[in-house]
Amino acid sequence: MSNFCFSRAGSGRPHTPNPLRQAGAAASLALALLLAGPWAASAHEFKVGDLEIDHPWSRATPPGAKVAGGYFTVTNHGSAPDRLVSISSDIAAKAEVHEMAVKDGVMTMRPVEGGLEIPAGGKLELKPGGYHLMLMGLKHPAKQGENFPATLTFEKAGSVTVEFQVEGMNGGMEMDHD
Ligand SMILES: [Cu+2]
Repeated sequence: MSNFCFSRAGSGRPHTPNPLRQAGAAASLALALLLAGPWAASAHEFKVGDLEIDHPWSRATPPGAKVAGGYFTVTNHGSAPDRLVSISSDIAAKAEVHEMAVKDGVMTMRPVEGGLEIPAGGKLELKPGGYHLMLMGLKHPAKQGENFPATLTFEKAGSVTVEFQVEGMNGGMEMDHD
């Protein structure tokens, strides 16, 4: 492996750090932090049992919209897997966990049956384009800069109420539902 890298790099000093490369990495980290600014400043987390729920967020919805997505990361610090089994929020008549799938070249989404596993020592990510929380039958629009509460229920850890932060309308991708 190191021989391969050595000959590929064509350098006589394969173990010497490349200062240019490090500067580049530092610059892109700085850029990432800059772009993530508002999030980084308002990062928030919640805990229940061995689980940590990081930065629940949602996207602002146009007037009259009936659905909104919800996103967050769950980290399982325990030694046994857990499952996200249900969600409820006063903002919506119904909340489901959805998964995205490509069928016949078309991106569709559908409810996840039986809950989503958070592996022991692992992470579950809900994000645009992947698993997400679907708030259906919105009772009022989600407004940028506001928060709304939702209760997440896990099979082992139990229930926890978290605050979703409503971000701008244009983050991530927009999806239609069946
Ligand atoms: Cu959905």
